[in-house]
Amino acid sequence: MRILTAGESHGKGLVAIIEGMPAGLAVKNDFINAELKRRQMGFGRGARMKIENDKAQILCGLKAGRTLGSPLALLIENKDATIEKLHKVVSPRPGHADLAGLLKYGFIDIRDVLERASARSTAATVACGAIAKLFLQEFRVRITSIAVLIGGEAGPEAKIAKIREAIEKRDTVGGVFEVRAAGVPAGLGTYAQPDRRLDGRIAASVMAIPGVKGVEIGLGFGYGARFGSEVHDPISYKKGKGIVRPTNNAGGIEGGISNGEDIVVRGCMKPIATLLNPLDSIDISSRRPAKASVERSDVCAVESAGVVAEAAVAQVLADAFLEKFGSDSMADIRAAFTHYLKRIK
Ligand code: EPS
Repeated sequence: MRILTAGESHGKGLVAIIEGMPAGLAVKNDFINAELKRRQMGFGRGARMKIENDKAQILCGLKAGRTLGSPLALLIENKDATIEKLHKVVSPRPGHADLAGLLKYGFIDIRDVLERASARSTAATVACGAIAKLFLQEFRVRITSIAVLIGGEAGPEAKIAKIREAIEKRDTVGGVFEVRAAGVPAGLGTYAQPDRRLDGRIAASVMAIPGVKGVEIGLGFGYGARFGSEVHDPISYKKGKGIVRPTNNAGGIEGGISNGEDIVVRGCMKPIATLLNPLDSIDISSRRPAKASVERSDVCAVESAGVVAEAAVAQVLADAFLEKFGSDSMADIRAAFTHYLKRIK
């Protein structure tokens, strides 16, 4: 499966092409739109979320609500499509793509960078992920997420208080989200080649979400502080239940292959780079000191990043699933899946 997206934050809209979805999958638009809505929610989101009411239109690849096996194309229109009228941006925000993008592409207006670098692009990721989720749901794979830490706080009230504190201080706050994929069969991905390892593919997809600076699977960095006997998940067999593991420190992946346990991935999102009390920067044309530019933005988007990460993980799992069980027709994939489950029972 291959996915390409395009679209600027304040352009006409976001588009995506998904190539490689099998024929015969029922695609429910309501589900895609509900996922888009989830991405827009969460305490600490900015004013743009009140303007947009993201909805995906599927333009190609469907007939009577089912995939044809041909590429799917989708469009999410922007309500705020003011790109041609927006002001020039001259002072790069530390932590944003502004400076590096400007140097790379030779622009004189930072807007030419931020329009595509904007996390608005994640709406397209979520729409594509929703289609991947619909595919995975056919095989009882369910993917969820939670914001586990906000600004270092774990309790529900403390997390909200941290975001409130950031709002009051005209600051931003990041955190850690966790994605869990339940019902993933053992055997997706392989150790046979580095770029085919499931953990590497999942980590890359989560790290590629705007703002993410760290990714761990299962116990992750916690492995570095313990003995082997304390961390590896013992294996036993129970009649009727099959292979049983009392713990899941591996986060559902061993040797780059799913092992049948839940896949657990955590991502750390840095605080959003746009600060209402801006940091020191420079005016890019005069090179003189100037405060960083202030654009409309979020105070905290960790919960939304979790929804985006669900979509990213869904895309990787669907791709690995299609590799293992075939990729042309849902009926063939179902038959291969049933046969495989019988073999590994
Ligand atoms: C976002 C859309 C953007 C930002 C935000 C997330 O829209 P606008 O710039 O019009 O307010 O609100 O993007 C960023 C924080 C960023 O740094 O890119 C969205 O749709 O999620």
